[in-house]
Amino acid sequence: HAIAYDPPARGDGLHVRAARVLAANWTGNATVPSRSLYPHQWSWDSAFIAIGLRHVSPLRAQTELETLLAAQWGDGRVPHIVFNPSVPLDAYFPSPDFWRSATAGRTAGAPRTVQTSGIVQPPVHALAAWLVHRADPVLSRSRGFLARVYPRLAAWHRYLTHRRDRGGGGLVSVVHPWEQGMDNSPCWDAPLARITPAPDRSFRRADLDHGAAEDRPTDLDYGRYVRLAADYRDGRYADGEGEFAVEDPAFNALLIASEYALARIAEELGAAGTARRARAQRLTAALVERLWDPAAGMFLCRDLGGGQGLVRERSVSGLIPLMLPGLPPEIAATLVRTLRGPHFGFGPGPGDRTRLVPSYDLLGEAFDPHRYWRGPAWFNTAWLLERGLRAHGEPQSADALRGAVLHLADATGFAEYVDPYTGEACGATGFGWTAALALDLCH
Ligand code: 9YW
Repeated sequence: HAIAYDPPARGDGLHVRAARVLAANWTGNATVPSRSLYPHQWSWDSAFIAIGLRHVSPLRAQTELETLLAAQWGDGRVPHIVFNPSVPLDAYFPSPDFWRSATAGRTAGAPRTVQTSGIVQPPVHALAAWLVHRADPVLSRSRGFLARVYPRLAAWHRYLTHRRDRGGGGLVSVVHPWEQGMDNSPCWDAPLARITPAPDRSFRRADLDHGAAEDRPTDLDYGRYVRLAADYRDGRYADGEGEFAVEDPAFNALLIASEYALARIAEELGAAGTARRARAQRLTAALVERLWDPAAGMFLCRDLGGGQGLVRERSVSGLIPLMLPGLPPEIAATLVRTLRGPHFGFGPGPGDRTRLVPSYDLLGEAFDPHRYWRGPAWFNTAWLLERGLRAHGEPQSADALRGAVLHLADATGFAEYVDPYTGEACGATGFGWTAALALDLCH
């Protein structure tokens, strides 16, 4: 029957198109999120990209993480951007001459050979390293991949748990909206309102050269981002002082998931994972204790800056702890109901109103279906929720989300984000983590 065999048209498949985006964004030792908007290496992007890349080239996936971790600071922080020296300074703002890592970051142990930013992004890296290892354990062992990255990942988590517990309750705080990764989320509006913006004339945005102004954060937002980052830099990136400090559910959930991954990595290397599992459980208890809001049916951010307490805004960040297997079952069930309910509207079922999970409350006052993290749907948060739904016995919802990611990623040319109602492409196309995570969900 050899002749009747009809091989699948791989050349025409999503798999091939996604792999092509990752190839086009590859610089030789890392992958850029977007050739136009973001021409350097971003921390959590690289972790998500490695998770997809492992299906195309486990070696490139390992290299992606190794390149990022090579830029780690002496105090353990993994910078949110590693700058590509061959990209012109004015291609992205803030550029290396703003962050001045080599000088302002010297006491905190910034590397001498590469230029980086001085803030961090969500710790998805240990989870990514574990998944990358699993894709090709033979290659991984032969290169000593886990043995090399483990001490760096451990130091990274130590930095977060030891230097960033600003609230004293066991959770990690972000000290800049960019650290949490959802730059202009309405959750930051109240804590940011206290910050005096840097004058407009003191900096020049580069994002508006490539992105539509109505899709991007406002100039006032940018003035405050710049002020916070400049103050941190001028304090030599020492932790403990800054005016902005927020405990965020997604950032902490990703740390917990990565701590479980570190336990498995430790065991693979012949050490014990028990202490790490216990830490992950303690962090989970702290997350529930400090950020769970039964009335909202989800997790909220806690503003530490002005003694304001929980921020009454519903962001997709507050659903992401669903990815944690150790979550109390009634909390997981409530999160699933909230995801399907009027605030997020993601089906299947009668409440189904969105094509992909929005980044922010459909009924919230600040909701805008096109403005960045104030409503549009993103593929990385969908990927995290897909895992959560599967982990908590919701295979039908997980399948619906997986189907939506695959369809919309391909139909939009791997857009950075989409209108949650129409699925229309927003931001850049050929976006790294969109391609990578769609690729991952093909497997
Ligand atoms: C910026 C690269 C980064 C992401 C962030 C996203 C955006 C950078 O792009 O921030 O200049 O606005 O908000 O999560 O890592 O893709």
